[in-house]
Amino acid sequence: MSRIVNVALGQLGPVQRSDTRERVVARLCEMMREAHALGAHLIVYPELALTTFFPRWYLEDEAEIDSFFEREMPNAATQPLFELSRQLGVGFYLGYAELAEEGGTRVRYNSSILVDRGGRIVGKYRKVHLPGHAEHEPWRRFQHLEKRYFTPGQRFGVTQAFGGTIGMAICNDRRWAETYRVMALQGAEMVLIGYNTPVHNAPAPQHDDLSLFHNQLSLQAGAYQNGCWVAGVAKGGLEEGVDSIGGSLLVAPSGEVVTRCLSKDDEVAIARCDLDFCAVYKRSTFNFDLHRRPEAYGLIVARKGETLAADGTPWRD
Ligand code: CDV
Repeated sequence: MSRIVNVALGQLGPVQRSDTRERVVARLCEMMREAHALGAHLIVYPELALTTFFPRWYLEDEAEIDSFFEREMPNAATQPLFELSRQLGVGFYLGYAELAEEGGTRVRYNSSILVDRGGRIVGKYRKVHLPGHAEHEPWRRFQHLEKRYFTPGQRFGVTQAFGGTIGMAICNDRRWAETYRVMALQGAEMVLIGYNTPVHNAPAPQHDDLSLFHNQLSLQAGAYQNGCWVAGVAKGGLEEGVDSIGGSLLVAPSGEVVTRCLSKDDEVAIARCDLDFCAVYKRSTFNFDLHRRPEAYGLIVARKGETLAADGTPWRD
């Protein structure tokens, strides 16, 4: 089986509150057609791609909050994307707000799915690192209430798809070294990440001018230090008065940027990714089995899911 995956970044421009899901899906389909014409096997879309980034608002009405969530996937609004995927043979990665039913309880997640070239869902991920706050903070120019609206996901896994081992992450996850490492320990060769990142960082406005730099730094470091490809895809531009970064990037296991989006609008950029290019990094500088020293790292995920205490003995609570 070929180990070449032609990956398209499917960056979205702003989605306003008045935009219907049908309208957004039409934009996603348009980008999928363009990606297909460019030879893509997989197109990566942003976090919470189907609606505006609603955690910027403090909402109390449960029905209003639910209106931003999907109860099933695919559903009537997203069906055309799945059909086009099957028709064109282009898989996709899509972020959305998920309303799940667990033992009679409703649970809200910030989720994403991986869909293969036959239009079948082959992987699902629920965001682990939820940034922001849970209560209304009126001093902010806009809210970031992910801790209010979502329950955190519990694990990073990998999926066998597109001829390789694929990891999934969402937005704030990309800033954490553990995200990539936990998946690389499971063999990840490519990590897909969608994001919504406002330029303005309310708790640390002195970082505003560095927002694109920090994005690129995180994606490049994650790729290089784990010998894997990393695709980071934005929903950018001026959305309901909030300016978000674009800067979608595809990074090689060498840490080099192989393609990027230049606008803050709907934009497709594509690159040919050879999954076998990971091996030279995973066999040399980042040969985990040979060079990692989990016994010196203390209480962290050590190797292959094993957790060790600082002295190297198996951890016990
Ligand atoms: N959607 C996000 O997770 N955004 C965060 C913001 C709050 C900084 C991010 O890490 O990009």
